[in-house]
Amino acid sequence: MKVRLPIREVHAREILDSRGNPTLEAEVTVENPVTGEWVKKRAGVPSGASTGQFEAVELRDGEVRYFGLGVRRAVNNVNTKLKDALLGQDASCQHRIDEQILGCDGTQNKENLGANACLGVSMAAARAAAGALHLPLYQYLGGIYTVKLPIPMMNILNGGKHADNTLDFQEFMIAPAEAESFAEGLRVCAEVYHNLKGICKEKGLSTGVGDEGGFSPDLPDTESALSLLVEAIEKSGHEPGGDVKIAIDAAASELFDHETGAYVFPGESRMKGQRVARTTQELIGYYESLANRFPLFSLEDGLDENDWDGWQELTRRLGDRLQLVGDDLFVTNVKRLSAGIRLGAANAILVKVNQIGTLTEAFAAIRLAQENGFHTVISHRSGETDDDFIADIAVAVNAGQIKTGAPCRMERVAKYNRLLRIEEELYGELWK
Ligand code: 2PG
Ligand code: MG
Repeated sequence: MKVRLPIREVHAREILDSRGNPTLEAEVTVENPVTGEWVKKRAGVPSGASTGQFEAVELRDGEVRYFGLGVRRAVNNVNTKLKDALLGQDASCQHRIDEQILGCDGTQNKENLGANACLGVSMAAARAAAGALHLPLYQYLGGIYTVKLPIPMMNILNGGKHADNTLDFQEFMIAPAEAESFAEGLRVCAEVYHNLKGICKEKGLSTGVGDEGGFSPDLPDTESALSLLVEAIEKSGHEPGGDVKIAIDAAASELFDHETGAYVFPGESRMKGQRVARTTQELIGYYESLANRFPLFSLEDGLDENDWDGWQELTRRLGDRLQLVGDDLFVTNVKRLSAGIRLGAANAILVKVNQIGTLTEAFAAIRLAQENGFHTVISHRSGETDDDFIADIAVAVNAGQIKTGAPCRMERVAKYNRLLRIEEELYGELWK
């Protein structure tokens, strides 16, 4: 017999994210009529800085308070319209919950209710349903196929919009490709992170951290950043490109200058005392030369979100050597991902649930990617909460990879710690 889990209460409030900006937290209460229990669970909505042009709309109040960033309108939409639509609905039927949310919003990009309002409720409903059924969230979302822990792609040097330094590319990450468990991989990354701190100190570089917990020193160029990572990996007793690989998120949409059609590197320009800009062709060549000189395995948002031709060429030239991840390019949207698959643009997708606004839509994008041989990377946002929901998603869908920042700043570490607990639940006896 299928147990219906009627939703008994829906509520949202404004809280702060890891950057001190408001975000939305939603609570959903469901009843399990078999056990008689009422279970209330909450979910926090993250927020990006390098936001893609095609993301669903994050509704902000635009008033004086919080410099326009308040989310009281989105909160109000949850506490009135979404609540009215969802009371009494069966929380164990996620796709119908999300259909109700979509119907209530009625727009393509969720500009009516706000993707923040939609996602908070979508996630809280899933978590409440899992709780009422006494299942761990990953198992509720993924069933018996939840077997694989993701490899962390850990961002230990921050640049771009996530830091006030001269690094133009946004993220420099390490991935413990051959670790025999998640816990081991996490240890390896954390040790490299601490060695990187020591190296920065020795060189007189700043050890202050950026939005995602990675160090954010002023460096002359991308090569210097990659050299630092190589040094830190070696100092930790690992082999760069062997058991520890390197990934970049260039976040190139942020560098693209629409007037000149070139990619401008403001930090490198400042450090070199002359304007540094690269055309699409030059940038692809630059990536090629970086991949020749450094142990790169993954490149995210190497080109602008509108440059489909460039992405096709990038994929032709580097697709068999590198994982090419579309973040701003795909925005967790099946329509854009379908275009990428059809055109041969990229070979992997970054999945951020708030780019699209409901769990059902995010899972559809993941499924489409997996069916077409695209790799999947489940990702945090640069503005995060203490919510560890994405850790459960990564396991539920056997994503293979998760990107959730440095092993520093609790909103990042919360996701890693959740994965440690999941690994213990799934495989505990193996590591005793
Ligand atoms: C990205 C993300 C997360 P933001 O570009 O991949 O690292 O950044 O949340 O600022 O879009
Ligand atoms: Mg990105």
